[in-house]
Amino acid sequence: MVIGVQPASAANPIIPDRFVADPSAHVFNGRVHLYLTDDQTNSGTYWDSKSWRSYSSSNLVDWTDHGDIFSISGFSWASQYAWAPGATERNGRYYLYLPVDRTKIGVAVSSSPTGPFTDARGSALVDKARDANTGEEPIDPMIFTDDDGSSYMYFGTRTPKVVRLGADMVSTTGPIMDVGLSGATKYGEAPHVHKVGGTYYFSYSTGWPGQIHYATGSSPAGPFTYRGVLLDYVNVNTNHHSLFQYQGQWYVAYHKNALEGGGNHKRSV
Ligand code: FUB
Repeated sequence: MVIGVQPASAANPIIPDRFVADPSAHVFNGRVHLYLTDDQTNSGTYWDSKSWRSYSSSNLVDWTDHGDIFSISGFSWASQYAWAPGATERNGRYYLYLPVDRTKIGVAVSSSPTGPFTDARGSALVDKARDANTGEEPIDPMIFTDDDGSSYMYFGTRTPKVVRLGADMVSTTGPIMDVGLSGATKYGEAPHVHKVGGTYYFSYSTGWPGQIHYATGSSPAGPFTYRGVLLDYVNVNTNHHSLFQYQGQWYVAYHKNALEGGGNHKRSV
């Protein structure tokens, strides 16, 4: 199945006045919230911005800019590379999962989906120097919560990783595991999990450049079997998507080069 991306009545890109990328889309309190990498403030030659942005909308046409929602300076233990964020809500608290330094994932928490967010732990949730089996780069965190309340964090490049989160959402439970993936596909980065009925859908970018492929399984930790292409190559060397359901319709948010002056490091959602 290939989702045809239709502009409907919204502008595409939906943020026409700022380079942003790596959408993590969530419906909180009846609004769609996007958490994003800020390509506007990077050097133009690398993804070296230092803060994350967010926008929200109730109609997918008009977007409210919530500005910088968190900066690397809020993590005393991190210094650079504010890459693709993940987000979730539990018990009225909102959590951002933020990859930094290409080696760590931190968590920031707030009582509002638009912040202010603060470091939830004072240390990294995942740290390549500390933890076993983080893989080459523990980046691109994505949180999925199953119907039984168990939450999982997916992340990683080249080999997809999964770890269970504690009920507090700011600790891990058990080891970091490889996500089993079989069939004619290659995992690159940008993991995403959603569930329809009893089926778990694992989707991901195949690399650089990458298509978004999807695979299905009967358990949140996999294994998953390749099923097909969800989103084709885009005109930049990274592909990163997020699926969400809003008012009865499924959508995919993604990035590409769509504004004047854009490119591999200046992307649009
Ligand atoms: O934005 C920096 C990196 O580019 C992300 O972490 C990857 O998913 C890719 O989109």
